[in-house]
Amino acid sequence: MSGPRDSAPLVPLVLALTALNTPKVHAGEARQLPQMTVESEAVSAPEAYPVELQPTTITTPDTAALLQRAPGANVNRNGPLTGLAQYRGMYGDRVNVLVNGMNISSGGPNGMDPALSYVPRTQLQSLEVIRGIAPVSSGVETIGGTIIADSRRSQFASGKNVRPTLDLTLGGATADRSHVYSAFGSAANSSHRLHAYGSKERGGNIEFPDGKIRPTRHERLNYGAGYGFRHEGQEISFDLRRNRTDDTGTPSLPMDIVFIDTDIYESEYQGRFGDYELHGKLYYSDVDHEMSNYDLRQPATPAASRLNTTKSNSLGYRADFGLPLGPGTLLLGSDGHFDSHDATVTNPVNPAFRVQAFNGVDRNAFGFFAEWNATLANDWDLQLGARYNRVESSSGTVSHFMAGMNPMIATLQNRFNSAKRDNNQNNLDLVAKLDYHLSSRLDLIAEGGIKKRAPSYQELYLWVPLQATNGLADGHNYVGDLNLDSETAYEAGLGLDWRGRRAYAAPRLFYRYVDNYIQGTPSTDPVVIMVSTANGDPKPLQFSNVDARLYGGDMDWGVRFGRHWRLDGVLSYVRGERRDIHDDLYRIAPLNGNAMLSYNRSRWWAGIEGVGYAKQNKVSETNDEQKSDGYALLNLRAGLTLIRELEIRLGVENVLDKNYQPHLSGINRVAASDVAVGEHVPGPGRNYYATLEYHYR
Ligand SMILES: [Cu+2]
Repeated sequence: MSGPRDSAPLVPLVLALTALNTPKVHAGEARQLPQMTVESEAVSAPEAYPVELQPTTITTPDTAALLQRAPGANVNRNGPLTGLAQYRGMYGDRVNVLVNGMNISSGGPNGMDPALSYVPRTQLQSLEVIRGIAPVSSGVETIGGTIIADSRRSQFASGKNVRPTLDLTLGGATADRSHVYSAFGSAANSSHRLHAYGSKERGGNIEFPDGKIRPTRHERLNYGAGYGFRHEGQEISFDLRRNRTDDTGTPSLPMDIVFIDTDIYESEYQGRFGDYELHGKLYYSDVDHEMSNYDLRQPATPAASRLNTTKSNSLGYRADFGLPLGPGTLLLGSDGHFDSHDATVTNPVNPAFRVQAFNGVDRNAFGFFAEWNATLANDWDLQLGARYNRVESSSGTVSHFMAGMNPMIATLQNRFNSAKRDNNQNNLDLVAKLDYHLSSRLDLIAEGGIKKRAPSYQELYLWVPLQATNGLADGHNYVGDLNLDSETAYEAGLGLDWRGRRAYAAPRLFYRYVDNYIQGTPSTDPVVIMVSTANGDPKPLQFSNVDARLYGGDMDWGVRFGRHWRLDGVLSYVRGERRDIHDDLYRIAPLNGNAMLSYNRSRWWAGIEGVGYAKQNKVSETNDEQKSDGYALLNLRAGLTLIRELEIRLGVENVLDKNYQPHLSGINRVAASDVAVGEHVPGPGRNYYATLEYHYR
């Protein structure tokens, strides 16, 4: 399992070095208990918690599912490939998810392809959740934290001779009758490295004890190649990745994925000159996407058929410069991403039907930051960071085919088209983190910060009542507000890191006080209400600035006994409330935890895992959110190295075939399913899986 805390990659290092030369934790390594020694360059900074990959299975295609294994993190699931990251009660655009150091803009307005969906589980090298307040250097907008996923890449070898590697993976699972196969090959010497990879995944509708959840099939092809060149402390690399997702269900959303075609291009430079370090990154992503309500499900009537054709692209950059300053290192940098979005709804049985949900939308977010990480005497580590962000949003004019006939729609359209649609935000983030070494085995961590997030394009520019909400999936139609302000979170956290000889525990407490939190509130606009009522929802919500607070605690812990036994676990709790009215926040993870007892030998390991979720009765009245029951699950997992190159992994998930409904899984919208419309989408029933891995080194 990953050896997180011993190598505890310091956040600034993780970010500055990125995938190029950060030593990556290998999935096959046995997790070591944390040690208190920090690496040479270490200025203690908030740690990135690496999710242990060894006990997980590549037959769960969605990388975001792994977040449930990190303290404070979770996933809002709308489909088998559609998992939106949640951290400490914030999700969607609030959480900064970096894939190979990039912000990848989702291709459609309902977040069907969250960033983590672009690194299939078979290609994942590491997944890390930064605990607590994200450093300002970790991304442009980080109000809800930072999650870092890196895909597998070639590594430089030593010497002039070219060393090839090959990994082949094959897997299958029963709950969705899925299979996956993937390949990763590389060739490298000390100055060149080259790699190519591809994976193909396919699965049917997921079975649960009462039948099948429709539609939850998935199909994805993901492939790419990369090259890196290193010379005298400098390195440059290029990568490109293609993703082809075909018919894939999202039963909590009004439509399913017809296809998602995405190309991602990246280039990166890293140079070290004495004590100075220079790093730059430039990347571009382009998404073509279609979703419909008639390919994988039946619309109520043929006239209700809808196809949403969307396009999105994004250009991103990052440049940073690290230099020694006093007893620490100063990191200066600038980063940004320039995104554009279009979405047009049509109806295949009515050629006249055409609604521009989003047209010519641009959102340009860029910023400048300074972060100082220092060791003050032996007992104190300090991080101070400041960032200025500018977020400029704009939209073109829109049109609706009914505007000529329906005066209500004409009113909405003309109002939007004649309004000033630019929304510019100037935001300042501040972060201070202190790590006090109470003893060689115990650290006290205190942190405080102010973080801002500018409104998303859906929150600003959704002009006609629709369910285009970046995956909120509460069943309500929404409209935006052109005059939204940025959210401001004031956050404080306190924690301990204890690393005993045979045990460890790292509890954290946090409190987030949010002004101008953006949340749907019942629309009072009679035109919006009338148009929305005709479109199925008499209670449309409008994105508004309200006041909120989120607080809670989370921890990871573990014990080792004997030479081979270990028990490791994670516990998370968060509470989200409105401050302006008496209500709770929507889709917040209930109290949850998991623990795994494992027996580890050199050639094989086996584990028994328990997962528990409490009921969630703190739900949002505003969003008409349903309460949910608690549940507990039992999983069995094992791995065996047959010969040196060949590894097999087996497991049974949900051994007791429990019928359970994760609170974060959303509400079923599909009639022709064994799940009733309006019920929480259940989790998979008993699932057997097996994978075979071949490694040539
Ligand atoms: Cu979509």
